Amino acid sequence: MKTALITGVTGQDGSYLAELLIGKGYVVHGLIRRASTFNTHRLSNIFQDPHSDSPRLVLHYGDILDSDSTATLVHRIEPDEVYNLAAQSHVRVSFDMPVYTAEVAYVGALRLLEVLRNFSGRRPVRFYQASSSEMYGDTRGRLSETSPFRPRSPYAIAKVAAYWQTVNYREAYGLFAANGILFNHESPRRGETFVTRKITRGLAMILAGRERALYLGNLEARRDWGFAGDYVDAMWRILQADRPDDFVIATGASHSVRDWLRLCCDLVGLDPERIVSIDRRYFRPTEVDALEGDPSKAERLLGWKAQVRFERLAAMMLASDLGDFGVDPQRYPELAERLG
Ligand code: NAP
Ligand code: F7E
Repeated sequence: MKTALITGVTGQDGSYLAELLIGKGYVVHGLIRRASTFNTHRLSNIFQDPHSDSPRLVLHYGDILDSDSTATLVHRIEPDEVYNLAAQSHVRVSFDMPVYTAEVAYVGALRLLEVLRNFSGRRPVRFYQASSSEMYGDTRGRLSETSPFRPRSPYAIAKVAAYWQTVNYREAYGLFAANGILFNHESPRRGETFVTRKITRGLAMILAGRERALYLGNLEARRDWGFAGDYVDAMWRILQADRPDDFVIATGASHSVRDWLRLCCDLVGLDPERIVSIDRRYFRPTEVDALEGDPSKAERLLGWKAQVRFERLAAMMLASDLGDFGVDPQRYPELAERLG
C-alpha cells in the first residue's frame, strides 16, 4: 500500500487528489493549517471513519513555512509520493501580498525540497510541484514545455522560482522531482473568488433572489479552462512515469471571460448586459491577456487527455451553485439538456 503526503489538501485540487489516491488504495496524509473556523469542508465526504482500523485520510496540523514540523511528519509517515499544492494561489491578491506569496509559493516549496533531499537518503520519494501556466505570462502562442516564461505577477514569479528549484533538485541530487505546468482548472469546489466560480455562484445568487448584480474586471482575458478532476489524474500520472519530467496539462482550447459569462447566462436565460457591472478593483496592475496550452507531450507520454470541456464544465458548476442556493437546475431547459 502506497503512502502519499499532500500539502494544500484543503484546497480545490487537494480534495480531488485525496479522493483519487484513496480510490487507488493509497493512505493519504494531508497537511492542514490551523484556522479559527473549519477549513476542511471540501474533505468532509472522505474523512477518516473513527471506527475503522484502516485510515483513508489522516490530517496533520502544519504549515509549509514550518520546515521543522514538515520534516518530523515526513520522517514519521515515510511517504512514497509528496504532492506540493500549498500556495497563496490568487494572482490578484499576490500584488497586495508579494512577499508572503513568495514565501509560501516559493520558499515553502524550497523548504519541502530540502526536507525531501535529507529524507531521500533513507528511502526513495517522488515529488510533484504544482507549477502554473501563469509562469508564461506575456509569452504568446500555444504554450508547451519549451516555451519561455515571462511572468507578470508576484504569484507567477514565485512559481517560476519553485519550478526551477524543482528542476535543480532533480539534476543536482537525483531526486524524482517533477513539475506539472497546469493551465486553469475549475470545478464546483473552485475558490469563490476565481472568475469562473464567481460567475456561476453570482448567477445562482441572482436567480435565488439573494443578489441583483455581479461585479467583474477584465472580460477580454482568455484562459484554457479544464476540469480539476481530470487534472489531478495528470498529477498522479506524472509521478508514475519512468523518469521525472515536466508536463503541460491543458485542454488545448482557450476562451475569454466574456465567453464564459455569456455561456453561463445563456444556460439560465439571463441577459449579461442587465446584471454585470465592470469594477476597476478587479483589474490587475499587469494582466496576462491570453493563455492556451499544448498538452501533446502529456497525451503522448502519460496517456492523459482532458475529458471535460468548456460547455460541460460551465453546466456542472452552475448546477452545483444553483443547488447550493435551493434552485432546481432542471428549471432551465438549456442547462438540463447540457447536464444530460
Ligand atoms: P487553492 O484552492 O487556493 O488551495 C490552496 C491550498 O494551499 C489550500 O489548501 C491552502 O490552505 C493551502 N495553503 C496556503 N498557504 C499555506 C501554508 N502556508 N501552509 C500550508 N498550506 C497552505 O488552490 P488550488 O486551485 O487547489 O491549486 C492547488 C495548487 O496548484 C496551488 O499551488 C496553485 O497555485 C496551483 N495551481 C492552480 C491552478 C488552478 O487553476 N487551480 C493552476 C495551476 C497551478 P487553506 O485552506 O488553509 O487556505
Ligand atoms: O482570473 C479575469 C482576470 O482569478 C482569470 C489561479 O488558480 O489560474 C488561476 O489564476 C481571468 C484573469 O484566475 C474577474 O483578470 C475578470 O485574467 O480566475 P482568475 P487566474 O488569475 O488565471 C492559474 C493557472 C493559477 O495558477 C492560479 O493559482 O479573469 N477576471 N474579472 C477576473 N478574475 C477574478 N478573480 N475576479 C474577477 O472579478
